Order: sequence, then structure tokens, then C-alpha cells
Amino acid sequence: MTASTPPTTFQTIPGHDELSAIPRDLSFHPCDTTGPFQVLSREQVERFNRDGYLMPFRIFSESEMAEIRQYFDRLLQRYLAEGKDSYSISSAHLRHGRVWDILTHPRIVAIVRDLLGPSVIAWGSHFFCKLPGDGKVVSWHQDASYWPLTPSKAVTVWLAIDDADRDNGCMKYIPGTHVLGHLTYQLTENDPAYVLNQVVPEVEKYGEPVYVELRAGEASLHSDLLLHGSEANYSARRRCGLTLRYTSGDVRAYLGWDQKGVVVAGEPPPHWANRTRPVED
Ligand SMILES: O=C(O)CCC(=O)C(=O)O
Repeated sequence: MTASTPPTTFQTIPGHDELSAIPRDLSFHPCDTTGPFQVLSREQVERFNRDGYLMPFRIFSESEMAEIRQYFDRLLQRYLAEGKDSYSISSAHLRHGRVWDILTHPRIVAIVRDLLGPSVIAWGSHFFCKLPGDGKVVSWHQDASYWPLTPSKAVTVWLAIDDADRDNGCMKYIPGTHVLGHLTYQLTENDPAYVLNQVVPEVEKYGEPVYVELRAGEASLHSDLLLHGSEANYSARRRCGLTLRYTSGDVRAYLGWDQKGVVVAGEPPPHWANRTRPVED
């Protein structure tokens, strides 16, 4: 199997029409876990409900991160050698054991569990790697809009593989936009300037962006309905983030996406797969 061979048959990026045909509930469901919390304070949970994000969290030490970065450097070289681009390493936990280890890491799961409750499915792992001088933009979008999941009860942990700041295209959020429901977007199909193909227009009316500057090994968390994006990286430094996606066990997946699941907390629900660690790193 090559570095980029898909191990299963779920649909990677569903089209607009397929998503529209799924009866999705894309309204924000506030975290109503009553505790006891393992990591977060009640105030942090309330802040997540209000703003739609939390940051920063130190997940890995500098030395742990140096080791993970070396691993990623090698992985990226394999993908690039196959002619893939630096954004192509997606659903990586299904084929790379080292990514499965990060997705299921107890320090991360403890934080996510405080937000999602006792039953948690980890299902996504995608490296967004902006190479030095990379002109691509991640335009303003809501994650839930792309996903065949309902109801929208998902949290992304954005783990900084490299230091991320405004110079190299760090993430940006518009606080509070997660409560606005599913926002109207335009499609930017086949435009090489964009990493993704949806753009929510005129976001200025929703408020000022917050820039998510993180040191390598730190993470931020955002709701699947929060408006977010990132600007181009015109610096000489790489900016890689690993997005790790989690949802509560009562969420239903369509188009085969249940096959991506790894149960990281609670009893395995029958409607999600529980993928084991891939042998290959
Ligand atoms: O890393 C980025 O620039 C974009 C990531 C993103 O859009 C996401 O986490 O959903």
C-alpha cells in the first residue's frame, strides 16, 4: 500500500448535492456536561459555549513535539514523492499508527470529553500543511457544512506541529458565530487559490477575527459551527497543523463516515466503527 492509498470506502469529500440531501440538524448544541470535569473548569466550558472556541492548551512538550515533527517530516516527504500535495494527508489515523496514537492520546481525549460528555468518537485527522511561500488560503467556513454528520456536535482539536502565527498563516476565528446556524456559502470549485471549496461571504458583519497564534505542541479547540479560516503563508517558515475531529456518540454519520470512527470514551455505539491502530507508521 502506498502512503496515500485509502484503506476503506467512505466518501472523502461529499458534494454539495449529497450533503443537501441529508436531513442534518446544524444548530449549536451547548455542552451540557455537568462534571466532574477532568481538565477544563466550568468557566472554560461556559466560555466554549459562548465563544465557540478555547485556547491555548499545551498538549506535548517541546521534546515530544520535536519527535512528532520528525515523524511528520518523513510522512510528508513520502506523500510529496507520490505527487500528492501538502494538504492531502487526511483520515490519516486509518493508515498511520502514529497519527492514531495522537488522535487517541489521553491528554487530548480528557479535554474533549469534558466538552462532549462520556461517549466520544474520534473520526478525523487531517494535516493542513502550509509550506513556506504557500499562497493558498483556507477561506471562511463552518466545518459542519462539509460533513455528513447530524446533529452537529463535533469539536476540532487543532494541534500545532510548527509554531503558528500571523506571519505564516495561523488559524483565525470569529467568536460567537457558532450559534448562527448553517450560514449561506458560495462554492469556489477548482480555484487553486483555495484549499477548501466553500466560502462564507461578508463575514465582517459578524465581528472581528481572533488570530490563533500557537507554539508547536499547543492546541486550540473549536466548534464545528464556528466561522474560521486562515490566510496564505508568504513567510519562509512552514505552518503545519493537525486537525483532530471528535463527536459525541449519539451523532449519526452518513455516506460511510461511520467507518472512520475510533471509540475513545464510553461504550462503543452500534452506529460507529471502532477502528484499531494501523500497524504501519
Ligand atoms: O489549518 C488551517 O488553516 C485550516 C484548518 C481548518 O479549516 C479546520 O480545522 O477545520
